[in-house]
Amino acid sequence: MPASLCGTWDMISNVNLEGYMITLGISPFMRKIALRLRLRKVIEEQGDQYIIKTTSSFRNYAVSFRVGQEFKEFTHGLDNRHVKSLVTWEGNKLVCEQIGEKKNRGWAHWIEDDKLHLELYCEGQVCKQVFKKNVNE
Ligand code: 1AG
Repeated sequence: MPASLCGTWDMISNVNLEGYMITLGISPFMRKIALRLRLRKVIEEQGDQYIIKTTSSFRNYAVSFRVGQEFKEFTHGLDNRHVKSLVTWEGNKLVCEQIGEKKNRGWAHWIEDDKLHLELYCEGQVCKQVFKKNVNE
């Protein structure tokens, strides 16, 4: 059983968010705002359902799903696209495939050295984020 992703996690590093946003067609103005944000993940498990919230001082994004069950996702406030998403476990990684207009799009979350890792990928660009557990929340 992989280590639990649940909890409140604060971003400590963020590599190539710019490249990821460019492939998604985000405007230079919005990219500048997004790059300055200190993102937080709040991950909850309720029964067989996961809820992953990404929060910031500017905007929030939330996604909820059941592992192995395809769902429709609208990336509201991000690139505002409709995708068909499917989250599965691949070893210790929780992997989401986001099928839509953009090719090879998705993300993967896993725990390594007590940190929450996230790779966001789209059309050859990979953004790598690492989060540290916030024990006060
Ligand atoms: C994410 O999904 C998405 C959050 O982690 C990534 C953050 C920003 C990059 C994406 C697109 C930028 C679009 C607009 C820029 C404006 C504001 C950025 C606001 C970001 C705060 C939410 C994976 C997640 C699973 O669902 O962890």
